[in-house]
Amino acid sequence: MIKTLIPILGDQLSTDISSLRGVKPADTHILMAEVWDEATYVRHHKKKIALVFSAMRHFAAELERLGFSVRYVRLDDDSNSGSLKGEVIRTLRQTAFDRIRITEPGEWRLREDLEGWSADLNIPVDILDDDRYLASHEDFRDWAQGRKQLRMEYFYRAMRRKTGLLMDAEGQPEGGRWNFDTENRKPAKADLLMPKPLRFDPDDTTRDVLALVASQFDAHFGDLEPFWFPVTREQAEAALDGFIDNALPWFGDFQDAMVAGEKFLYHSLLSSSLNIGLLSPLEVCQRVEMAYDEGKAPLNAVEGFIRQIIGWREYVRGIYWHEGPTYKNNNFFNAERPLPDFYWTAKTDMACMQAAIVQTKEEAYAHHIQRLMVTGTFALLAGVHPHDVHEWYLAVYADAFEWVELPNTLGMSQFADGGLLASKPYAASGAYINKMSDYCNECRYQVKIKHGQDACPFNYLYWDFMARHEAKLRGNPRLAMVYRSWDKMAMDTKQAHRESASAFLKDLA
Ligand code: FAD
Ligand code: DLZ
Ligand code: SF4
Repeated sequence: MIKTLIPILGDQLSTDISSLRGVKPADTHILMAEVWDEATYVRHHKKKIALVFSAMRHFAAELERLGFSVRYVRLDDDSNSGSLKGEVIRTLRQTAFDRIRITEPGEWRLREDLEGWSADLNIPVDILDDDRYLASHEDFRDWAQGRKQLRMEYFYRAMRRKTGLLMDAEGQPEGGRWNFDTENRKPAKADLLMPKPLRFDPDDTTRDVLALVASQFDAHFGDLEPFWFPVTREQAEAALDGFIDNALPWFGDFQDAMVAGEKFLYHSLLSSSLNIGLLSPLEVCQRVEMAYDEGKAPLNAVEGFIRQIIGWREYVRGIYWHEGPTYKNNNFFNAERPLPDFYWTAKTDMACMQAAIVQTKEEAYAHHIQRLMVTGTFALLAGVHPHDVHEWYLAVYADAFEWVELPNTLGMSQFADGGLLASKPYAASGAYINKMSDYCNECRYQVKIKHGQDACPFNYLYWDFMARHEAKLRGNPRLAMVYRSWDKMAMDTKQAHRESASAFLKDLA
């Protein structure tokens, strides 16, 4: 009998993960470990650590129920070595195994570390594909091969064909169009009836974890309680059902909207459950498609939602692995400014930024447009170093794992890859935030004023950004209109924008 050790990582909490497939409980031993290295490679939000540890403990119990023998190492166990490799070494010292079998981790840092295990530990190590995703590394490479531009829209169409999601009997996209985004840009009003996401009360296991996190990670960013994330598959399924019943029908209409005091709007909040493995992307999309078939949600909502998962989510993962471990070093604009302190304290007069950061602190969650067009756009316009921006996003969101966070931050939001992922920088003045939200009503700055003390900082920072990076951006056809407006602008107006920006940025330092 060959004895196999199967380490399972904190974001691999699926019973059909490739490392467990086809193995017999009697021949295998599972290792799960809460370790300092993983809990501190960035200073994760307290809620994120609690989510991962609690979900790990629940998953270990489930595996035991299925008959597996699980060695579960807690963070405060006396001889915890502090690293995943250290825990494998400790296990191998106590029990002899013939081989290690592990599903590929979700980031280059651990992937590269794993490559050395076999030689260092003197045991065969099988690294299996993580096939919870729809596109394997090879699928993405084949798709990318020979293309001048790796645009998400074309990748998404390939995924629609591959999965058959929202495809009609003739092999054409349901409703005659691939994409209904033009119908999905409505601002929301505060008096709309907002759904309340399901909240899950901590059980004894979660309460133990909350006490551990409170005592060990007090200095980390974020509020630990109230804690209500789903931590088991059953809870995540209930959250999915709740989303489909209460929010999905309006998901499309208000996908890009922001409302003061409303943290979740019609978003699903499923990203953390998906990313740690409690839900699979295909099952989520199939359930959502079923809601459409049953007439419970319109096509613009269902298509928009499915596109986020089989389009964006798979696409950014493809980019992450395709571009390799040096992707994170890109800095197209040579941005050098350190991340302003208010990203941690929320002490800023900008109402939109304050709202996004406060809810990030409270919930370890902000929705896409807050991440992209508020905190992301501000960092881009202010010229913050993309690595600082990346580390902030990786730390503060419960759903943040590098394979998904890095391309979104560095590529989509900061344009630090020079346009591999986005066809133009997501730069915008205050007018965009004013159109999509009601934040400006309560702000100390005036969104209609373009420069000077009372002007919205997004306004002059926008023009300053365009002027600073003219050499790199003027040739971009999608920015032709922007530079035409800049060219037509009176010299003293240009000057006023730049002076306001310079004074604001000096204060920021
Ligand atoms: P919904 O709006 O309900 O969308 C449904 C699902 O679609 C999400 O759960 C998610 O799985 C998927 N999705 C939507 N947009 C994207 C996207 N751009 N990339 C990948 N998947 C997407 N998402 C993460 O999962 N982890 C991250 O660390 C992360 N970092 C981000 C950083 C920046 C700067 C930006 C702009 C976006 C980031 N996103 C990240 C994408 C997106 O903001 C989140 O997936 C989404 O806000 C999660 O909330 P939700 O589950 O309510 O999403
Ligand atoms: C995010 C995280 C945290 C906070 N802690 C652990 C841990 O203690 N043990 C573990 O196995 N995984 C943890 N994780 C998830 C890993 O960081 C994740 O598997 C890698 O980042 C690869 O995606
Ligand atoms: Fe944000 Fe400017 Fe509006 Fe204030 S005025 S909320 S800073 S966009």
